[in-house]
Amino acid sequence: MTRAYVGLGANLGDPHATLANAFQALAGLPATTLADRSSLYSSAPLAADGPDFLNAVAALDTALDAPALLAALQAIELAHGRERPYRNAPRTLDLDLLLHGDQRIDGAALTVPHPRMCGRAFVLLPLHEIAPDLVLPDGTAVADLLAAVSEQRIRRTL
Ligand code: A4P
Ligand code: MG
Repeated sequence: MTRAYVGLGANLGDPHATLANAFQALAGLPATTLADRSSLYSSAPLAADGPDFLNAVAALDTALDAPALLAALQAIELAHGRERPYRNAPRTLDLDLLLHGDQRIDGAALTVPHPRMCGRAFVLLPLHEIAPDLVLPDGTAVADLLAAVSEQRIRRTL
């Protein structure tokens, strides 16, 4: 089993209901256990349009390899009516594979660790909540990345 982390984001429709359903869908993935889930965070759109996002992070213990897990995440996105009119468009549900164990993958269809996670409070805060001692494959501690994103507007919600 490999510990993987998934970032969840939604800013269209009913984000609370969407993330609740998404956590259920993650818990139901084959060969996978939902090991932990962060609180929900409300965050200002970063390089994106539309209303504030609701964000969270899930920890999975999975026997799926990274490409198989990404495909499963995309199937969950599709089931939630995700459309992709343009990059960073408002979305009903965005699931990003943040980390898959210590793996480093650098491809167009899949890059792990997620290439933009290090500069994003809406990823780092919920990730740090459930994995305070986590160290990225390049040796960077998540805790040390938090200081650099302290200006981004984000708050923990119910
Ligand atoms: N892809 C490659 N690596 C990965 C990975 N590790 N996880 C590819 C997921 N997907 C990965 O993603 C585009 C392509 O990236 C996929 O086909 C996949 O093969 P997408 O979800 O189709 O498109 P997108 O969401 O427009 O782009 P992306 O890259 O997911 O955007 P980001 O970087 O995730 O940013 N602000 C706040 N406050 N909260 C947010 O949640 N989210 C974004 C989306 C921007 N601003 C935000 C938030
Ligand atoms: Mg995405």
